[in-house]
Amino acid sequence: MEEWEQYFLRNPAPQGFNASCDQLKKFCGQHAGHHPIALVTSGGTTVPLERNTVRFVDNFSAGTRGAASTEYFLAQGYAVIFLHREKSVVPFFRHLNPSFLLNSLQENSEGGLQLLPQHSSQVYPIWKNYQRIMSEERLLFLTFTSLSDYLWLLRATTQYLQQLAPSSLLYLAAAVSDFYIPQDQMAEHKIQSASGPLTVTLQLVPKMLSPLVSLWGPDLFVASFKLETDSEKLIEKATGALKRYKHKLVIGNLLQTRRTEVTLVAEEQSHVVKLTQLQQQEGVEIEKFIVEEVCGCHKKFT
Ligand code: 9Z3
Repeated sequence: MEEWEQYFLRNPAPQGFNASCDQLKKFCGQHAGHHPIALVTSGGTTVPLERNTVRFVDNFSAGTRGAASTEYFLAQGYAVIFLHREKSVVPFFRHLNPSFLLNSLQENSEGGLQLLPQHSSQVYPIWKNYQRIMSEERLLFLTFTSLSDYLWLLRATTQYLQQLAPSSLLYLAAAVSDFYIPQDQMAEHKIQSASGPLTVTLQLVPKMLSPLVSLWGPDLFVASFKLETDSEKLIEKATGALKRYKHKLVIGNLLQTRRTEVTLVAEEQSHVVKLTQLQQQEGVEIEKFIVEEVCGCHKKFT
């Protein structure tokens, strides 16, 4: 048996998995043939240390890339499955922080609430766009917390897309842990400090891009992200991933410069997307350009 198969045997499906599958099936069936469909994964996966989880290993990702990219895919006419870490950054909502919203409200003469006129112009376009997308049912929110939740939902989404809308796009921006503790090696209850210092051994997570590309979604257009912190390694690792998994695109980024520069690595060519100083000052988001490029490649492919 392959390592990835053992992983799914040893780690149970997340709570609510069947309900998520029903939503996925409906969403894919509804949009197939009407809108191009993109799966956007976003935010970091946790790795629990206990089955009744009090503590877990986490990573830095807030989900900004995935949330921003989702808005740009929607603007390009896509229906988007937004598979994201619970409580991470969410499209549309990311523009409105709760304290701004509370400070923007006032009571009207009927005792209801309304936005202060000076804030309306800021909130209105976001609200309008969000309402339109939701009325067209073009955005499906699915959440994960742990690595195992994420992998179960990733496999299910890929398989439904392959079955119902095989020309769809996968845009894998989630920051996925490479290490984990298998269920059968995990403490059941909260680890006690009375037992002394804690030594944890993490196992390697099987490389899931391999079955994803070759078995779960062989006809899908797959774009994955590669994250490094050492600029010397980035292109070599991104090119290596493309050769190894044989998917369509690897988007390489460095932790330190990820908001302003990425490199798109495809089989025939690689290409840097970089924001100018002026674009940075004007608050232009690099995801706008990444998504335009990815959509261009996806269109050529379909
Ligand atoms: C990325 O590289 C994303 O661009 C970021 C976005 C996580 C850097 P933020 O959430 O950051 O906007 O702050 N995602 C992929 C990371 C990853 O886990 N890649 C794996 C790897 O590098 C391959 S699938 O080995």
